[in-house]
Amino acid sequence: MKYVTTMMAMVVFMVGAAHAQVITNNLVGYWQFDGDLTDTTGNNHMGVGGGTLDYVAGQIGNALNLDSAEYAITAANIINTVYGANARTMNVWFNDDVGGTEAFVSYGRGGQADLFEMILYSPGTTWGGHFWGGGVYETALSGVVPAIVVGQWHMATLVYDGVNISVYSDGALVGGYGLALNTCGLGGTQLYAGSSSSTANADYDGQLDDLALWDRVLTGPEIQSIYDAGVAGNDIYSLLSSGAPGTLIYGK
Ligand SMILES: [Ca+2]
Ligand SMILES: [Ca+2]
Ligand SMILES: [Ca+2]
Repeated sequence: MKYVTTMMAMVVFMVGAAHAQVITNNLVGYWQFDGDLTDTTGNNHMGVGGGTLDYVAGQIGNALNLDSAEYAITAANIINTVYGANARTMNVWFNDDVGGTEAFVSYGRGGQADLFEMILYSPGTTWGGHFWGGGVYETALSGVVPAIVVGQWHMATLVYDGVNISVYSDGALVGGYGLALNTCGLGGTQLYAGSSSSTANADYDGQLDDLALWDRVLTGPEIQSIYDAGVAGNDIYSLLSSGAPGTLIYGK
């Protein structure tokens, strides 16, 4: 009986493992800001877009320290798997210096459903996804995030599955709703860190850390794992051997 139980447990484990995602699967860009703008996946090179960038102690190693005139931008358009209505997950840690209406990560253009950005809403105590164009595209996500604190580190996550936006704040799902995105595929598709790709007067001042973009949906447990690792000062790669959801389970 013990043998049978053990075998059944192994089968359950193996079936579960076969369907599990490794946290780095479909990771298309990961900027850790540990003193430079390197994308540690090897893709999507980023450079200085404005000002003179500097680095300070962050949530995970160092962080990018920005004033309103400073931002970083990818040298080339980000890959085309995160265009249109394709699935994606954007995740970043931020620590806002002074509250205001400020886009902190952004790509796309200023057409309805064409923009994909994270924006702080004045006076900086909440943030939301911002997709331009009024109505649901502009405002509906601004009220779902519980109050955040200016001057403290928070983790922001937007997940799009092709039909619905899900919003996570500090690792927890806080809201979401249906949205027909059509993020542009030509022009304006460079990724901005610390500014908007299209929204005027929405430059971010504060710190950014550990910006990551996947062309897949991350699960709630995966996002919670990223948050828990980050709270301990550990990056996404640390999850590859931790046993947490998204862990590299065997062999790959
Ligand atoms: Ca860092
Ligand atoms: Ca800025
Ligand atoms: Ca600010």
